Amino acid sequence: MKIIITSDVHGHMDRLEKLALIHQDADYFLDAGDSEGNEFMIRPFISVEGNNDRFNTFPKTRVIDCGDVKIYMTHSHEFFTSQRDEGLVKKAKRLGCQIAVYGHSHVPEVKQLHGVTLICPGSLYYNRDRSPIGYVVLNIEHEKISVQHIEYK
Ligand SMILES: [Mn+2]
Repeated sequence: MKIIITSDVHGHMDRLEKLALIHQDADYFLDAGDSEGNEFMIRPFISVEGNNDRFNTFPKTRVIDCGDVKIYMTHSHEFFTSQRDEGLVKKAKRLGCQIAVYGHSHVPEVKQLHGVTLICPGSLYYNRDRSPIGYVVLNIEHEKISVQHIEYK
């Protein structure tokens, strides 16, 4: 299963469109919030509500069922930054998820914490650590997962 993950697009819908074209073989297109669009503008991506999503068409969290693996998605602005990772792990476990996808930080990251894989694709607008903007390609084969950060060009 191939899953494309973006976050913090902040109005650059053309970039989502381009990713959907490049990765037509993907099974899911997930956006972790702050697209500043609505569900129609970002299709085929599905999103969660970020702190800048005024249109309010998105749920605060989603659980994506990928068979052997479940993904918990949230923008994560509801967590204090210092407690974010622990909070994501706790919520992911409560929801039976092995992966937590989040945004808001504008810093690409992937890490393991207490058996949960935390994934932030960074922003498709700008990254606060000055790394190039990009997205994640997540591959899931049964319980094996691989995460690639890819620069958007
Ligand atoms: Mn945000």
